[in-house]
This record gives sequence, structure tokens and C-alpha cells, in this order.
Amino acid sequence: MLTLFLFSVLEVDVKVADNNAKHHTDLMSTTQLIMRRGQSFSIHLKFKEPFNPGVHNLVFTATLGNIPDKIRGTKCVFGIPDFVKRAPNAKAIWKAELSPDQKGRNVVVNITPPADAPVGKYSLFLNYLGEDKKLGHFPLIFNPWCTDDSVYMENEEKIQEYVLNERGVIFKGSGNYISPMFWDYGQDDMVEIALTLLYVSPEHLTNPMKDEAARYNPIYVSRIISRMINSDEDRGVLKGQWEGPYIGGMSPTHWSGSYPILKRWYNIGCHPVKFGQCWVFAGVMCSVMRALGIPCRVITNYESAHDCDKNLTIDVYHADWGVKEIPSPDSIWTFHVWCEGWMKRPDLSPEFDGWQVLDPTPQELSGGVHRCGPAPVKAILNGNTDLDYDVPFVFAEVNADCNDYLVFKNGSKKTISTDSRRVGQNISTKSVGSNKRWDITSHYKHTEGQAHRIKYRPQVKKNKLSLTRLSFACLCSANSFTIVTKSSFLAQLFSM
Ligand SMILES: *[C@@H]1O[C@H](CO)[C@@H](O)[C@H](O)[C@H]1NC(C)=O
Ligand SMILES: *[C@@H]1O[C@H](CO)[C@@H](O)[C@H](O)[C@H]1NC(C)=O
Ligand SMILES: *[C@@H]1O[C@H](CO)[C@@H](O)[C@H](O)[C@H]1NC(C)=O
Ligand SMILES: [Ca+2]
Ligand SMILES: [Ca+2]
Repeated sequence: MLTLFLFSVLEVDVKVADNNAKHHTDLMSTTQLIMRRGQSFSIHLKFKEPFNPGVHNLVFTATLGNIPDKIRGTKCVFGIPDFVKRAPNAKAIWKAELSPDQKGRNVVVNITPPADAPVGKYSLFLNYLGEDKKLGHFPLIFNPWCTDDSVYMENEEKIQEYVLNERGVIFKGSGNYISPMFWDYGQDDMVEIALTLLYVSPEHLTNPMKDEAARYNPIYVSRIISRMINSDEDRGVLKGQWEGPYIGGMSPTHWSGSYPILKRWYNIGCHPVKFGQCWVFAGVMCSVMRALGIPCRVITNYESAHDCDKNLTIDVYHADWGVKEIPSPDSIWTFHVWCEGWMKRPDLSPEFDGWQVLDPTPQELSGGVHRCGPAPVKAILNGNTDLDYDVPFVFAEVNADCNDYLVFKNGSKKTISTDSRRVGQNISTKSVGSNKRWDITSHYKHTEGQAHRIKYRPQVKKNKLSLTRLSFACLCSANSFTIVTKSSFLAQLFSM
């Protein structure tokens, strides 16, 4: 009898199937509520006594993390009617309203998390007639369908492709022989794993409250994902290796989808899975971004420059006393693969909203760790190399000039060729709604011509601050590809 007396709320049904279908998360889970911000979901409550909205007050509390805080936007108290007093600087205000189809003891409440709520694992409580009841525990993720969300994407066909499509194509090969490979992005179980990635990040472990509060922003979140896909400096997902033998793991060519990699990482206690190369890093990152609701696609750049000394030229030295090459830290990959994530850039200006380059392959340091981006594709196109993040590095990947020098025994050198067209070709991604290749080179580069290039140079040189952000670390093993292209160049040279 006592229990009946205590619990005025008899039943709570969070309607997982209905709510997940409305929030486009039904392919991610059928048992766990997964909600997107800026969109309402319904909870069905059954009370002991008929509910009288004029008389009784429902007070809800949504919390994120162990020390939720109203001013940081990780805690909100809200009600029906909403009598709750809030500090003027309280962030991320949730809303609740009664659904009109309530009857007697059965009440349907529509709850709306704000479009700028930090993403993560939330708890929701109800206080009614002085009793507290836990209503549920669920992940809240980004919402590209919501106009107020900073990852809003206007076109439904594009959202289907860049958020929900599990079957992807990643382009490999060379510019003259582009070969597609299928990649399975997966969705099932992915949200839990993607959130785990955020929760084991050094950003979270050093300051959980600060990290959780910052997660309202896809710029911040995607920059963390970029570092957490590689295992350098943290408990990231994949260990990179660029040459065999691949002892103690799988060759990067073994993988054909993200789920087996992410699941393995999760199951073995967040230890790195071996081994990845650029397309594996990018494929896995794309899955994690999509699982958190940020539209994402995988991009392949052919003849991709890795300009280690940051002077926008790739310098290759050939010795005149044999077919021996003199090592240079600069290299050109036959192809390199990265991601683009879709988001607004309120930190810059509206012209830089949209696609942002994010590269999880460990190459150079950015803010002290191996990560890259988000770098607005528009900034790369227009040579705005002073903008955050890592624009000069990506700019060089698609624009660097190649200089080939012949070095004489007495030490002097002579330029044998300068090629300003070779780097950054056939930039490719999968088409929306089909497996065809879509050439988006024009998104990154104006038609090759001296006028533009002369314009860029001073801007790049002027910006010492951004340039010093690039580190000296270099993937010299990337040269396995380079050698092929260099020797074919040499073959041409010697057949002349
Ligand atoms: C770029 O830097 C390398 C190495 O520091 C140097 O040898 C080369 O001459 C430089 N190229 C230009 C065009 O400044
Ligand atoms: C070095 O050798 C090359 C080729 O033999 C010659 O053209 C050049 O003048 C020499 N340079 C110097 C400084 O001796
Ligand atoms: C790649 O780009 C080069 C240079 O623009 C072009 O000649 C070549 O046809 C392109 N390859 C494909 C497969 O489109
Ligand atoms: Ca890392
Ligand atoms: Ca260089």
C-alpha cells in the first residue's frame, strides 16, 4: 500500500520506436532512445490520479554529466506550466508542453531540447507532487533537419546521403586510373561508440565540465573527432602504418567498413586497432561524424602534396651522378583521402559556412596534436590562409608547386622543371544518390592560372602565425607512392 501511496507516476513510456523514427535514429537503435536537438519527442505518463494541468505542476530537469550547470548549458529545469525562474545568462533552455490528446490519468508530454544543446548522454527527471522520478537516460545528437541547428542542411536528398547512407564509395588509384572501393559506414550501435570517443578524449578527461559545455558546437566536436580517430597522443581508434609487414594487426587494405574497426576499439577498452592508412582513417571519421548527426563525406585528392617545410613548393632533388635521389622531406602522395563536415562558422564569417576539411590521418601537429581542420573549403579556394583551422596545410595539399632540381657533384643545383599544375587533381567524392564519382576540384581550386597563384602567395607568406602551427613531423614513409611517380618522371628525363 505504501508504494502505491508514494508513486503518483505509475508508468513512463518513452516510445522508443515512434520517437526514434521521427528523429531519424531508428536505424541506429530500436531499444535505446536517441534524440536530436531542436526537435520534440513525446513521453507517455500514467498517473495514479487524474492529472489536472490547472492545479498540478510538472517540473522536469535535464542534465548532462556529473556536475551539470545551468550557466554552462548542461542543466535545465523546465515545467508545465513553466514557472521556473532562470538566470538571464542560463544557456540551452528546454521546453515541455502537454499534448492535446491527454485523457484523465494518461498524459502525453512533448519535450524539446534546444537546438544549441551540448551533445552527449542526458538524464531526464520529473518532479511531481514533491516526488522525483527518473524518466530516462538517452544520447542527444546534432540535427541537420533543424533550421536552428548549426549543422542544418537544406536539402533532404543530401541529408539522406551525408547523414543516413551506410553504403559509401571511396576513390583510390591514381588520377589516370581512378578506382572506387565500397565502404560500409554502418549506423547500428554507432552512437554509443561515437560518444565514447568524446568521453575518452583528453579534453574530456582533463576537464569534463568544460568539455561537455563546449559540445554544443560542431567545430569543437569535429576537431576532437579528428584527433581521436588516430591513436597518436590519445586513446584514438586507429594506429597508422604505411609499410608492411603489418605484424600484430591487419593490413589497411583488409578493412571495408567502419563498424568492425570501431566495435573492436570499443570492445578492447579503447585501445588502438591496427592498422590504418588515409582512406581507413577518413572512412571511420565519416561514420563517427554521421553517427553524431554532422553531415560528412569522404574526399580523395590525387597528386596530394605533403609540404613539410611550409614554403608551398615540393622540392625534389635528382643527382647527376646516378639515378640516386637525394632525400627531401616533401612528398607527393598518389592520392590522399580526408573528410568534409558540414557546419556553420560563426567564428569566421557566413561565407565560410558549409563544407569544412577535416583530416584524421596523423600528418602534422595542430595545437600540439595530430589533427587537421575544420578548414573551410571556401578559404582554401580563395587562399584565406590566415583562417582557422589549418588552412595553409590543406591549401598546400592541393596547390603546391613541384620543383625538380638536378644536383651536381660540386654541390650546385639547377632547376630542371617547375610544375605548377601537377598537385591537386581530380578531387573526387561520391555523388548524392548514386555511386558515380563527382569531380569537385573546382570547389578547391580556381582554374589553374598565374593570376590567382600570384595573388595567393603573399597572403600565405604574410601569415606566420598560421604557418608556425604546422609542425615538423613528417610522414616520410608516404614516399612509397612518391617513388613510383618520381621514377616515372626520371624515366622521362632520361629518355629525352
Ligand atoms: C623550400 O624549402 C626548401 C627546404 O628548406 C628549399 O630547399 C627550397 O629552395 C625552398 N623553395 C622555395 C621556392 O623557396
Ligand atoms: C658545378 O658543375 C656544373 C656541371 O659540371 C657546372 O655547370 C657548374 O658551373 C659548376 N659550378 C661550380 C660553382 O663550380
Ligand atoms: C584527372 O585530371 C587530369 C588533369 O585535369 C585530366 O587530364 C584527367 O583526365 C583526369 N582524370 C579523370 C579520370 O577524369
Ligand atoms: Ca590522436
Ligand atoms: Ca616544401
